[in-house]
Amino acid sequence: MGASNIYTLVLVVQPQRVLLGMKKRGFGAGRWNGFGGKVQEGETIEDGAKRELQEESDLTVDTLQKVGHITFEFVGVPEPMQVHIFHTDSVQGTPRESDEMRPQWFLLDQIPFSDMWPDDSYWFPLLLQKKKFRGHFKFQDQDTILDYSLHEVDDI
Ligand code: 8OG
Repeated sequence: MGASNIYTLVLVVQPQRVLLGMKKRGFGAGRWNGFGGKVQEGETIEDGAKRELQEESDLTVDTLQKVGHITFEFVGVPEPMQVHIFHTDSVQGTPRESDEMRPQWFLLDQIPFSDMWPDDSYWFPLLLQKKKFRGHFKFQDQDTILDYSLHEVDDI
């Protein structure tokens, strides 16, 4: 646990809406995304996901459902990023802006895909249908997907 290429991503999805945060700095700045980051040495992946959710949005959660695993490869970067994606519909607290993220609820038919990572348009529909999935996206740069694979799985 804690290898430097393992990341988490938490999506808070309720029946009518999803909580996204505008990333204010660092990797992916200027894009709406779920909450997450690098898993630290000595913590489980799920604990890392809960910690990042709390740090970035001030929300706490009892349980997270694993819904997806996506590897992101960038041309010229030797090791792909492994992102473990979690879902929850029940959180405690009120979303609050942090140094890293400005949270905002979006209606499910108004998800701002044009201001999100380009791969999100592919797998978000699976997430919203409560499907589990695995995928691999190969990027030329942060705007350009060269190729990808994505499939539903029974368990993750
Ligand atoms: O610690 P940092 O904020 O840099 O971690 C990166 C976050 O961004 C982490 O939650 C994983 C997430 N992430 C990627 N690539 C992509 C992507 O293509 N789509 C989405 N939705 N999230 C991504 O690293």
